[in-house]
Amino acid sequence: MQKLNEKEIEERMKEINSTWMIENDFISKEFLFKDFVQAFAFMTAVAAIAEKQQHHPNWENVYNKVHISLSTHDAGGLTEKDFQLAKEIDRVIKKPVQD
Ligand code: H2B
Repeated sequence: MQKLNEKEIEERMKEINSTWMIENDFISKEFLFKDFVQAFAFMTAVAAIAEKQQHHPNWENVYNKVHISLSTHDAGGLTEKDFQLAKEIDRVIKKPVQD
C-alpha cells in the first residue's frame, strides 16, 4: 500500500472526525470511557475490525482510557488503510464520555 504524501494526508484528515490528531507518522486519538469494562468492550470491538481489515492499531489502555495511534508499519507511514480504520473505529463509538 502506497504511503500518502502531506497533501493527501490533509485531505483525508477532513474526512475523519476532527478529534483525530496527526502525531509524527501516526494519526491518534484518545477515547475516554466510564470504566475499564466499557474501555475493554470498545477494544474488543476494535480488535475484531482490525483482524477483518488485517490492519492493527498501536494502543495503550489505562483503566478507562484508550489511546490509539494508527500507521502502516509495512509502508513506514500513513496510508489509506489508516484512515479506513479510523472511520470504522469512530463507528464503534456510541456514547463516548469525552472531556
Ligand atoms: N497493521 C498495521 N497497522 N500496519 C501494518 O503494516 C500491518 C498491520 N501489516 N497489520 C499487516 C498486519 C501485515 O503484517 C499482515 C501480513 O497483513
